[in-house]
Amino acid sequence: MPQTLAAPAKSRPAKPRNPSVPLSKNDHLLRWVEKMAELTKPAAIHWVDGSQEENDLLCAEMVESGTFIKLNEKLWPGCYYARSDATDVARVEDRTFICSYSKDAAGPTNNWEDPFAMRKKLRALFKGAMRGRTMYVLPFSMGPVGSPLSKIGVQLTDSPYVVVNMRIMARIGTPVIQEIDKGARVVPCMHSVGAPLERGEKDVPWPCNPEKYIVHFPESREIWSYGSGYGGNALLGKKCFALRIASNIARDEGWMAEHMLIVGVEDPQGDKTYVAAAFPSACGKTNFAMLIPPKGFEGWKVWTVGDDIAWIRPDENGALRAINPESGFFGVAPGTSKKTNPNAMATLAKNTIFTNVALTPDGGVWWEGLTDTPPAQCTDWQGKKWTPQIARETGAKAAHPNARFTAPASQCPTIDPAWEDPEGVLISAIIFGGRRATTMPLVFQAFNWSAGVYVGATMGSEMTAAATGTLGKVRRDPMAMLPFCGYHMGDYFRHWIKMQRSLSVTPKIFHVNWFRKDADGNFMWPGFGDNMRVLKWVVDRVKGRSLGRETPIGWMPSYSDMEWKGLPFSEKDFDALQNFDREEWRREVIGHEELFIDLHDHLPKEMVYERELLICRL
Ligand code: TSX
Ligand code: MN
Repeated sequence: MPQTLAAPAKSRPAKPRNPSVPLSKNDHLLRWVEKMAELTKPAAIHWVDGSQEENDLLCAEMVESGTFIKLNEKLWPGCYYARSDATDVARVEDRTFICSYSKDAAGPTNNWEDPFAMRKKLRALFKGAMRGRTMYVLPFSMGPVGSPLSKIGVQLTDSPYVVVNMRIMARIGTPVIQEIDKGARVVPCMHSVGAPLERGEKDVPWPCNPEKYIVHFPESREIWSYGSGYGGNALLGKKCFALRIASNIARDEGWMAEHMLIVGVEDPQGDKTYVAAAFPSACGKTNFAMLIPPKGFEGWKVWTVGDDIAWIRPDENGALRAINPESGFFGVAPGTSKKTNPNAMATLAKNTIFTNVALTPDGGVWWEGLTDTPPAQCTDWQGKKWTPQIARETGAKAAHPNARFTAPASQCPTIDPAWEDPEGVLISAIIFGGRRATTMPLVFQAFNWSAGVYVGATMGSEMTAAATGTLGKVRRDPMAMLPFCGYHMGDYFRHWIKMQRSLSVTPKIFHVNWFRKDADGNFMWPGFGDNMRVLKWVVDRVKGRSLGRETPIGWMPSYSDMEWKGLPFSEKDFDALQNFDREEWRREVIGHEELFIDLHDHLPKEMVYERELLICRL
């Protein structure tokens, strides 16, 4: 047979998709996109399908425009580097608003503005805000696509940096569009960096606007973010949706949107217990989520489900099930190393976006704490030359203290096999923690659910900022939700109390403190992997394997209740670490009252009674 007849049809390169063609058939969505384009006047519209090709193209365009630097492919495969504007480096809490119909619903711990006045302001700000830029239509799912615990949003943004970060942090693109076209409810998320480009104007690597607004409309479940391209201000699925808007949805629907990590603790018999934990910032939450058991814990394993957010819901058996709504880690880079968190280091070794760390001459990255000896020279997060000597002389940091890595959760060596289970994982214990030099023992268990809610409501961290002159003062951060609760904190406590009614098995609640110091100012507990010893006691309590000792503040382990294999730690040192000091606790409850006064008209009476009981026991 002649060769020409048998030959298969020559494969032509696939015609590239025209991204301006809408991917959805949903009328609501199409009309909203049209209306927002009418308002913001972008030069083009790009429907994000989430594909690898699209991502590669966006990254290449950002390398071209100077937003991204491609890192050395041999050292950091698939990794990119970005430097933000020096004025756009963190969440802006004073520019974050909860615009509920009534000011009272937002409570005293949130900024509030009248929603009608705010809408007017936003319309003016967004008018023409995307001129000269592309408006990306970014569909995303918080939680595995199609899970009954997941929620969907669509972010309109003029930042390609946001698109490629969101591709790591959430499930995005075509599979999400399919859910929308099946009729799933969408939370509209409007985002602009607020830096329109006039004809012929040259772009800057990090466009943003000094005027910033991070706005939530809890009743209509909408988010509007203006002026910032950084982190929680701009990746709207994270703090804005998964915490502030979701906390409102969760209260209405009878579940919980919490600022918590989730880990699975596996014992040598292969039995797994899932634990959720809330810590204020700077307590090493990501480190704890990726903990490696120490010497003496052979056969034990800690699995990572999430490091930041947990959506927790009672199932049909009255047990709590949790998902991690995110699919990546947006972690603080400084302090992260092979020593403090080898699992994080393995996770960020490839396909990671680094923002505001330092750039090394070989096309790699560096940050304070990565290695004991800094590189002889690098380019700092502001693009300036940095050397150890310059640092010694001026105190300049190579990386910004809030520099971040955006890394896929799937790359974490300890990622839990069930981390994407649409039904979630069964939560048996909840841990609250804080950074406290005094007063708080290493660990105690609350007597019951309402006492546990009290422990979470009154938790906090000691200030480390010597500059503000508030060193040593406890900053209360209820359930680590102070900046993230989208409604009145008092109503939030009430919701926590009420949750017990839909549960037939309540998780046990604990408080931990890795940061207690002795009279000489030394940490009394080694922390890090040795926190496994605390986790084991938590699991033992959940399983009824450990008795515990009753104290005025809750149940505590005795020295013999803890596993000490592999760690020389004396009974005397443990007793000091667990010491309950009546005088310190007197001051502590007075601190609780200070928080409660601000919330008094919405505070559930259980909080008042729990405080009274605590005072009686003291
Ligand atoms: O992340 C931390 N964890 C949790 C780890 C699972 N950090 C880092 C600081 C928070 C950003 C900790 N720092 C922890 C901790 O448990 N504990 C401490 C305090 C500490 C620091 C150093 C030592 C001991 C305790 N010891 C030596 O460096 C030898
Ligand atoms: Mn967080």
